[in-house]
Amino acid sequence: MNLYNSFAKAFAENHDKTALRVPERELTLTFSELERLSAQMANLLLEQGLNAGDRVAVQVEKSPEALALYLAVLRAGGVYLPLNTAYMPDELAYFVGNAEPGIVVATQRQMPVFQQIRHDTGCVFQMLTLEADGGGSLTTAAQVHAETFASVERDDSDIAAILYTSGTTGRPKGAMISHGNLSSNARVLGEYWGWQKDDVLLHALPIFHVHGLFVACNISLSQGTEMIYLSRLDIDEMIRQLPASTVLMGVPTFYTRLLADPRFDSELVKNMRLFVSGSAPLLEETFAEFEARTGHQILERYGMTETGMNTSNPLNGERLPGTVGFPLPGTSVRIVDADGKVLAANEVGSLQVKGPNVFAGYWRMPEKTASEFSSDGYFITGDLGKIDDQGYVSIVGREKDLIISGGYNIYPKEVEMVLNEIDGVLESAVFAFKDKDFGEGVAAAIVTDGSASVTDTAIKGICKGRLAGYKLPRKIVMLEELPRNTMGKVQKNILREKYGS
Ligand code: MLC
Ligand code: AMP
Repeated sequence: MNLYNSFAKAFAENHDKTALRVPERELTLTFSELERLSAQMANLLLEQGLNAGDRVAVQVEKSPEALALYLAVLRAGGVYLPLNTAYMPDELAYFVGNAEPGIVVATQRQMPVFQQIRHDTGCVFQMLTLEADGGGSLTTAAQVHAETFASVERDDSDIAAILYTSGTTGRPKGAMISHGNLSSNARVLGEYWGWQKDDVLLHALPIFHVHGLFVACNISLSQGTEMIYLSRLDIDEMIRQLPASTVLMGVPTFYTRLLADPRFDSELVKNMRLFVSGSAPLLEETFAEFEARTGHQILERYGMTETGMNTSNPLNGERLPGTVGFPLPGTSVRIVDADGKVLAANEVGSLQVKGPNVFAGYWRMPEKTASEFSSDGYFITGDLGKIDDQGYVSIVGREKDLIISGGYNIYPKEVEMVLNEIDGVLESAVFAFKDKDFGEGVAAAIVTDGSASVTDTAIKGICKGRLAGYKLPRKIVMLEELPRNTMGKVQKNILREKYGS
């Protein structure tokens, strides 16, 4: 069924309860207000010509209205396509050209960019604006519409969202995520993490990726519980709000930044029930320092855009640092060797998953989809893992060439393509360096033709206009040649060893 209907049930039971508290705007929204706002927006989307299955691309700041828009797209039977606000025009042009949305919602500032994209790609779409303060043509036009809306019927297998994830070829792929993927994952996680009626989730993640939207919001919405909704990670605001919260979800940078603040102590979090970490590896030292400071063990879980959440440490059993816990109920995880043979406990191999959480495939890329599934239907995650005798899964590395910085994924190939186009750059190799704040940072080894104009600053300047800020190389090393093995393949492990700390 339509994912929204599983939220609607909880909304009906919690009508006058606060759904969102937004301290920055001194605003609260009840579940019935959220329902009415999203109904008005859904009516507007239909008026704008949206048909079931049409994509609605959204590049907006985090706001309650942005969440209502997500609900409106679900209700109207559209496909929600959230876009990171950091994406640059070239990146956006690719997503829009590939997804061909019927409607684009963005800030007024971005309108010229989308107008240009409409012109360049020939893609026909309506445009609406939404600002950080909730203003814009979307909310103004929605106001005149009816406050009720009967959700468009959708099956579990119908696509609810497309999220772009880059790939090792450098070209992003749109992961098609179904209503059934999202509703099953939200239900399982709510149960697994012992969600309670009076839980209050402190929400400081962005809502254009899986963690902030499909894990944090979907659980709270389907359980009818309150979110304290911050526009971004602001440690001062978090410290103000923690005493009123019971659950926090974050990437490891959230926890290292909190620990760096002397005000963060056990007294401040005495009302807290659960701290969840994911999207990137949590260092065992962070887990230990957090427990020593607060008495709480961070619960680490593991997921992906394509699969939602796969594994989690237990709520009540032992939370083993350095592991991502057990496969979630209904999800099967296995470790296989290069021939696809399932490996014994503690052996390291390729991690594969199967279950109702696993996506429907990549948008308009059937061959790519087929190549990322095993013959018996397991999704090949590209992560290297092992499972111990007790069933705890650990992620020990990656088969895919990927950097995770502060929970954002950067595929080196995408950055290398931009670097290699710069005049005077002969070749480049992008790799991770260790970063205290973000876990990993983006480094680039560059071979030039010797021109004096190809400086560190010039390269960074060119990349800045073409790549989202978090993808920019922050460390550049100029080399005479790249280290290669006998097959001619660049040895990034050598680059990481020499320049990665
Ligand atoms: C921001 N910057 C980053 C960065 N975030 N650089 C590298 N890595 C990052 N993650 C850069 C900006 O470009 C900018 O550069 C400068 O830092 C300040 O930007 P900011 O926006 O003020 O930064 P800040 O608010 O401190 O953000 C850091 C952060 C944020 C860690 C809070 O990145 C964040 O919210 N990360 C969470 C990402 C997330 O939700 N991941 C889940 C994906 S889903 P300059 O040069 O302009 O100063 C997924 C599946 C799963 O992976 O399992 O969950
Ligand atoms: P994304 O494609 O943005 O959804 O990122 C998914 C990737 O993030 C996974 O394939 C893992 O490599 C990584 N990841 C997510 N959670 C964890 C975790 N708890 N520990 C280690 N890696 C993680």
